[in-house]
Formats: sequence, C-alpha cells, structure tokens
Amino acid sequence: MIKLYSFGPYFGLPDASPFVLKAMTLLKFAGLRYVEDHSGFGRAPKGKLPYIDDDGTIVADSTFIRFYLEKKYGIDFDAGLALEQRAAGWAIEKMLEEHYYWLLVQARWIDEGNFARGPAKFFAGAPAPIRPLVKALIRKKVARSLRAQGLGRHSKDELAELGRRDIEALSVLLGDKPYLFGEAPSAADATAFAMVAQTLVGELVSPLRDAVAGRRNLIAYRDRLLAAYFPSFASA
Ligand SMILES: N[C@@H](CCC(=O)N[C@@H](CS)C(=O)NCC(=O)O)C(=O)O
Repeated sequence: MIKLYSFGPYFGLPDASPFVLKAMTLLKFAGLRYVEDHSGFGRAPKGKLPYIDDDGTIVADSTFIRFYLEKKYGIDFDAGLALEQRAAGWAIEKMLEEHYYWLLVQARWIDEGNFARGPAKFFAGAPAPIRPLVKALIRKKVARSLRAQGLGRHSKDELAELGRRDIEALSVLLGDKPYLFGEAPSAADATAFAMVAQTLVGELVSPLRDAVAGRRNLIAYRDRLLAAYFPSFASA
C-alpha cells in the first residue's frame, strides 16, 4: 500500500498544501489506494511534502510521484490527449506550480490577517513557550524564499495583477469543459484543482481569491472535483 506523507486536513480541504492535494488527486485519478502519514516532514528527502513510500520505494516531489506512478503502475495520466494538449497541460501545470503557487504563498504567509487565520494555526502543536519564536523563524524563511524566487520583490498591486493574469488564463483555458482537456481528467487537472481549491478557502482574503471567486467555471470545477474525488470534503 502506498503511504503518502502529508500535512493533514486544513481549511476544509484534505490537506493544507496544494502539492500534497495534487498528489492525492493524482492517486485518486489513478484509482490507487493510499494511506496518509502526517509525521514524515522531519524525514522528507527534499525537505518538503509530499513524498511517498511504496513498499520501501521512496519518491519525493509531486511531479516525480506522478512519473513514478506512471512507470510503476502503467498509468498515463494524459491518456487520450494529443501531443499539443500534453504540452499545453505541462505548461499550465508549471505556470501554476512555479508562478501562481508563490503568489499563494505570499498571500498566505506574508499578509498579517491571512497568516493569523491560516498558517499560524500550523504551529498549534509546537510547545507553547517556543511557539512564537518558531512561527517567526519559519515565516522569515518563507519571506526569504519569496525574495529569492523573485515574486517577493513586487508590490501588492503588481502581485495582484500577476495573479489575475494566471487565473484568467486558467479560466479561459478551462472554458465550459468539465476538465481542462474535455470530459476526462488529465495530469494538469490535479494541479489546477489543488491550486483553485486552496485559493478559495474562506480563511484567505486576497485579490487571488477574488479573482478565482469571480470565475464561475473555476468554482464549479473545484466543486465538481471535490464531489468526485473527495466527497467527504464537498459541501452539501
Ligand atoms: N516541487 C515540490 C513542491 C513541494 C512544496 O513546496 N511543499 C511545501 C508545502 S506546499 C513544503 O513542504 N514546504 C516546506 C518547506 O519549504 O520547508 C512538489 O511538487 O512536491
């Protein structure tokens, strides 16, 4: 049985992390059963979640988990897609993971209100006397990563504009289809669903959330995938 190292449910979603939610969604698309382990962060081979342990084979990073599942279980997440659609799927996925994700990190971790309503709660398990210190240190680390990545250097208005562009692109590309490339899910849907769902959480007050909430097709997409793959998290 595959063991998925995850953070655990937060914000009414199966996991606090878009990348863990992406990996869960890929496993669901593949029809593979898995168990979760919330205690693996300290042993994460790349210092990040998710990673999996499949009967002793450890695979870290959601994209390498995808490649591993494809190879080991003979799955093609993009089955039925033309070459051009596969390429577009990869481009959408990486826009969301390498660009949009960082806008989400900025909104969640740097904005005071969002931090208090969101990530600050991740530290509830830390011993009370050192909790404020741990919180401040990790937040500083996140701010440093954002600056190194580059998006941490932009103004709020500039960040909002970049986010609106990403959301507009995703919404236009999805259109009225159930999934990005038609009637069936493909790899990029796992990422798109995860990013959209994480943006729509009620704890986030941000131009990103406004941009997604203003796109009816993205809300319906989130609802559709939650109902299909994570019914216990879908609203009635
Ligand atoms: N490229 C990685 C990104 C994973 C990632 O950024 N995970 C974040 C949570 S969303 C994490 O574990 N961060 C902890 C840290 O950076 O210390 C993937 O696709 O799995």
